[in-house]
Amino acid sequence: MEWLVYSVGKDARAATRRDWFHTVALAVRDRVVDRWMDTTRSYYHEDAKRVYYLSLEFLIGRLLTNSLSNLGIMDECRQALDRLGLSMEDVVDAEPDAALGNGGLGRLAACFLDSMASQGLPGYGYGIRYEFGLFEQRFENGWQVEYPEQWLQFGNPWEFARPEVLYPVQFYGRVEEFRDSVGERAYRWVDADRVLAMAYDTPVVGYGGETINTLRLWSARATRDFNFGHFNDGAYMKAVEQKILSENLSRVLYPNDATETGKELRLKQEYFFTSASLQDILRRYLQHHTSFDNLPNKAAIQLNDTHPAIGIAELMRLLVDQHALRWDNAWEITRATFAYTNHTLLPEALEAWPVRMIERVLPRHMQIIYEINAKFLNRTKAKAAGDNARLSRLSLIDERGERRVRMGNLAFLGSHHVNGVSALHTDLMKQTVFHDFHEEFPDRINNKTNGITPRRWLKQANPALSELITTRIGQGWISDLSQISALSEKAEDVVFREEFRRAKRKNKKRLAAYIARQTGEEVLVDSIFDVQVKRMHEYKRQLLNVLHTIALYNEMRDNPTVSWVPVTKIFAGKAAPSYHMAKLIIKLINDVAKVVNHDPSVHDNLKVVLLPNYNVTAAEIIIPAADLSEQISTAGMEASGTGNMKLALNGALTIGTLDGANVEIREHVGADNIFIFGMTADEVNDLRASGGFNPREVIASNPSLKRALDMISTGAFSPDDRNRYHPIVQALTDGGDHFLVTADFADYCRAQDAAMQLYRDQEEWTRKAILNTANMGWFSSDRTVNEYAEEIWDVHPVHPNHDGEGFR
Ligand code: CR1
Repeated sequence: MEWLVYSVGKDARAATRRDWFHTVALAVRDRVVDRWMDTTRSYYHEDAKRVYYLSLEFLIGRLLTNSLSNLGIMDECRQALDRLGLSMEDVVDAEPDAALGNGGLGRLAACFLDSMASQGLPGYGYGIRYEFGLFEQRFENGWQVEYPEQWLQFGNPWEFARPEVLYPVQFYGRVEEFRDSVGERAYRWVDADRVLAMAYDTPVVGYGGETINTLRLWSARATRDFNFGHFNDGAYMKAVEQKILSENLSRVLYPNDATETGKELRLKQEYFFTSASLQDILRRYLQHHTSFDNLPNKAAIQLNDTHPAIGIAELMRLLVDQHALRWDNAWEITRATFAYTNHTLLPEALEAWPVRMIERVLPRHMQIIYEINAKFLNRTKAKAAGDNARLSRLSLIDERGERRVRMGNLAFLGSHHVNGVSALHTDLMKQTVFHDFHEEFPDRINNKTNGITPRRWLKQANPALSELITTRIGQGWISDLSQISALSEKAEDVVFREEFRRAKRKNKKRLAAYIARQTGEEVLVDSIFDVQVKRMHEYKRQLLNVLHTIALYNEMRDNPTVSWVPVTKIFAGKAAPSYHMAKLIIKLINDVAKVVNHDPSVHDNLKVVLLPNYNVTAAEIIIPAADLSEQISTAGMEASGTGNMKLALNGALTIGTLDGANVEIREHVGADNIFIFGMTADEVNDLRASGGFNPREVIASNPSLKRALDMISTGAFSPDDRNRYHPIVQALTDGGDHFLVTADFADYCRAQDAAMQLYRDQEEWTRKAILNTANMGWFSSDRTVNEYAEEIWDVHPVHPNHDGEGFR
């Protein structure tokens, strides 16, 4: 109550749900601050090696439940709200979802923050404080329409502005050569535009509340000198315009997932946050050290994809130009400090900035990149005399067409370790994009299979199941998910199976109510909740699922007397605003839903819903309620997947290809407890190498596929515009079906059928569902982060001292 009055400035009678959320958040924050300072102080006192996770995306979602749960004060808070006549759910629902990321890559970063803090690892997240997060998705007439996500509109109680933590970041200008004090050639970057990066810190509460780490996000501020010049000229509007332009840097998150955008603003965003972070890291290091030789022993910098890879050139610039280190010494330090994670092999997602753009925006960095490249190629040339094709593949500069800087090659060369995110993906990295680099540096590539935090994705999102688990095996699983294997034997226990089903049913009811609220559609709680939630992308093959939906619809109409297992097809996911095919797939799902859901001849046996605005908050409702988890990407294309892990942990059975982490999920849960179908990555590779296949032949030989496609192409789902889906049909037929949808269709239907048959046997289904939950322990992001800590970062847990001043 005190917080409501003094911090929110309101009287209880006038308070809205949002005011109460702010009130509770501020009260929780107060519990965090002292421990946060203790943690930071311990790192400082021990001069611990820190890990810095540089990421353009952090998909954190809501923080209230997370903080309450990790601090262990959930019940206390609920009771306090009760006494005030308030419901916890209402207060929780008033928090905006912090969507500073697109999909898996950004959510992985958020899971890693939770895992590092929960294990006492000195880990910092560095990123951008976007004023607008990922767009809000609405459907208008079945089409995706994007709206700005104004998550900061009413203030953010979790963040602390640090106006004193301010770094200049430069762009444009030119490079001047001069002789330094000992007569050596040296360079300085002059006549550049300046922007300031200002820090905002968010505490990252580890499980148990012992360690509170920091997520530091940068916001762009115009420099003051910028404005004054114009003011003096009386050019007020011009001054304001300049201010707005420079502050655009942290305005909005690029809404692309696994695709690259060749936009100057994006390059500037990447450099902006990377440069500010490196300046901050060096400032912290220099508080304890005078020479840079120890930097790699005190700082591990992890590049989350190539987005911060310009940091390699930036650290070289800082060390060589600003701190006067010799090149070779600086390069040794740089390489020993950075490590790089690759998240995709999709060629369209591999960043390659035009040389001309980098020359203009970051002229000194372009020189540095050339220098790194020249030194590397010279060394390599001496060994591999004559093989020019190989040298041009290894080059940091792609000389085919417009000259571009290959950021993946820069990241590889400037790092001591390079990792993929699943066993299959890491193997494919060695065989494809980094084939030559792997030959050159055979010890550099290693695998770190992704993971998910059990705190958010089981404990918080699924209280029904997590309470059941805890009553049976204790609560050790929350901080050591491997302990969940103790549930395996419970799969044979008929009483436990009944309770497990009851928990799932409770979650399905919650989701059914959510679906009704969001779409107006009533779904059957006892149907199979068949869930595909992820970004809309051709390689993820939502289309394969839609085709199966149509085929199933036809079968049900043809055989009305059969007692069908009712199915609810649940989709959710955003399409990049410029990705027309993905947006057309959204419209198709909505069009199919309209026809199927209003056809009385299938009764309630089939329902299709596409939930709008998929985000972390929606995932927390959908995932615990899923029966079947769709992980059906074209083999070799999904680097890992992490939704697959969340769903299996929550007791959904996977229907999937042998792609990404599905391969390892099968190894852990057992081949009997997963529905695998389709071509393998090797088969896909061979097929493509041999010139592809003819989808027309496949379609002609499969009547149910042919019928489904004919319906799409003749306008059965789009009577108002019969040609609407021509691009989709075209891609699947004469377009060559690049993603092998038709090629995998028959086997996918077989696997779907097996799932439907199994669902009739609820005891057997539940047994397998329990075995999924019980065998997913290895996929905890605690395990992943520990592997990084031991094998890449060499960082160790620090136990903060909470006894001193400032405790509580
Ligand atoms: C991959 O597509 C993976 C996540 C996290 C995505 C997905 O399979 O689980 O990364 N890649 O590693 C990505 O967004 C830019 O690349």
